[in-house]
Amino acid sequence: MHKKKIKEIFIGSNNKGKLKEIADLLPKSLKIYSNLDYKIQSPIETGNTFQKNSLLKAKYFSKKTNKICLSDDSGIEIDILGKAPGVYSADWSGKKRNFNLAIRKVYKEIFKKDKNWKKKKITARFICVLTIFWPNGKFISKTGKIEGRISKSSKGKNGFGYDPIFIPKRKRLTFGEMDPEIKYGIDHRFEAFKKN
Ligand code: ITT
Repeated sequence: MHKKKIKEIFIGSNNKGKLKEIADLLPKSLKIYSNLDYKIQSPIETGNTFQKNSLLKAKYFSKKTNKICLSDDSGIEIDILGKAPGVYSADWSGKKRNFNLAIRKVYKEIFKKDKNWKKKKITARFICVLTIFWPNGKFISKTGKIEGRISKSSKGKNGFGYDPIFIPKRKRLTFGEMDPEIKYGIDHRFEAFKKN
C-alpha cells in the first residue's frame, strides 16, 4: 500500500466497523486520522457502482481535510436477489443503521424468491472498492471480493453489518462467529488492500 511514500492518511468513513478493520490493515508506522477526531459528515452517495461511490467519498474527504484519504465502498451481493442489496447494503439498515433490520429484510426477500431456500445454497459475495485520493487529484482504486453463501440463520456477535449471515467459501463459520483477525486476513477489504 504505497507504504514508503505515504506518512499519514485520513480514513474517510463513518462506519466504526470498517474503521477498525482498515486501521488494523494499515502499517503501524502510518499516522492515521479519522472521523473519530474530525466528525466530518459523510457525503451523499449518488453513485450506482462501488467504484463511483468509493471515489466520491475519497475525493470528498480529501477536499475537506487536505490530506491523502482512503475510502471504502462495499456491500453484499446475493445472487437470488439479483445481486441486491449491493451498493444499497447500508440503506437496507435504515437511517439508524440497524443491521438486525437489514438482516431480517435479507431473509424476507430470499423467502419471497424461494420458500425452500434453506435446502439450497444461497450464493453471495462481499465486494469492496478502496480508493486512495491525493490532494493533487491523483487517485488509485482497487476492488476486492470474497465469495460465499448466506447462512440459514444469523450467527455470531463479532464484526459488523452483514457479518452474522455470511459464510465464506470453504468455511463453516459466519464472519460474525470468526475471530476478527481471521476475517481481516481473507475478506474483500483485505483483497482490495493487497492490490493498492
Ligand atoms: P461509510 O460510507 O461512511 O464508509 P457506510 O456504512 O455507509 O460507511 P457503505 O456505503 O460502503 O458504507 O456501505 C456498505 C455496507 O455494507 C456497510 O454499511 C456494511 O453494513 C456492509 N458491509 C461492508 N463490508 C462489510 C463487512 O466486512 N462485513 C459486514 N458488512 C459489511
